[in-house]
Amino acid sequence: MQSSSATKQNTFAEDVRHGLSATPKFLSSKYFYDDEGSRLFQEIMELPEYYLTRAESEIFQTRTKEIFEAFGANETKFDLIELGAGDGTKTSVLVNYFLRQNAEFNYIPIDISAEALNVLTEKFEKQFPNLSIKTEQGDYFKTLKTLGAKTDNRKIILFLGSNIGNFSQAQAVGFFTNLRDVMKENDLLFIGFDLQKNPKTILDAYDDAKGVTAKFNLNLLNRLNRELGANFNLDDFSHYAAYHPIEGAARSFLMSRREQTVFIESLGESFEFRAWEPIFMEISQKYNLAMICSLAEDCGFRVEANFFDARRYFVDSLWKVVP
Ligand code: AVJ
Repeated sequence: MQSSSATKQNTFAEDVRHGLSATPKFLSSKYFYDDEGSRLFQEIMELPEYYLTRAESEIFQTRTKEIFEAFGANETKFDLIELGAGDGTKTSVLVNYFLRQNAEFNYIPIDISAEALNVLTEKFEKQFPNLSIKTEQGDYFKTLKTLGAKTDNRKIILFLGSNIGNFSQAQAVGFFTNLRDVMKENDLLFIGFDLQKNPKTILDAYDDAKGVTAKFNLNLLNRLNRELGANFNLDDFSHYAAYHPIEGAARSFLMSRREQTVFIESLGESFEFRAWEPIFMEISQKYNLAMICSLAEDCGFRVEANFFDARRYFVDSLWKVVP
């Protein structure tokens, strides 16, 4: 355990060195989620501008029976595996319905955060005393491989909440191709995609009036200050969000408001910023149905069904392995 957290720390510092030495500068959005970052993301999900979570919840609440049937959840015993489970609010709607239909399944949330898994387990054990829940802490692919070796159960893998949006399209192909390699013929993949819509609606979701998204972004600089001994002055950076309607990508940046030098103690290195130089922080890729179809095909899947909210803001897409 000691050595794995030491490795993690080195990777974090090395990733920061790499990103801040690059042109243009970048930091990886996967580092947003320390305790404060996770709390801020919860706050984002409640914002009036942040439609994603409510749209996907609507799908889970209004299409529960159809999802159950499309999963073939009453046919054979299966493992319901959730990648990056978070607080499991949406999944609990499915779990509740599946249990009431006497479906036979194990719920297996996978997350890199042990803390997130503890909170989730406690909540689900209270809410569903009859649920078989087995958490797996660690990297998605390593964990999936060992799971595949452990049981012959059919796997239904959930990757919800537009988490895929944080990958570029090329990275998404790599991700799903790897996933395809650990899946068998009757396994299913259920993915939440945020859809292309009025660009103003999208932009507002990443540039909220209360400035919570700005805080969420700036928190990563704070994390660098705390964990790597950096001396970022948060007042010298501001959040900037942009949506590119041809690429369908929302991106966020932290802009250096002046020429400045930042020192990072654990790297023993200084980084220069020009006035108004951007640090690229996050991509939130938006999809259309044609993109989803070709992504599935490129990765060895076929789209079996799509479930939308009433406004068609969001889709949960069910993919079947192509043998
Ligand atoms: C957790 C990746 C789905 O991109 O919409 C929210 C993260 N960033 N506001 C997203 C996020 C800024 C979120 N995902």
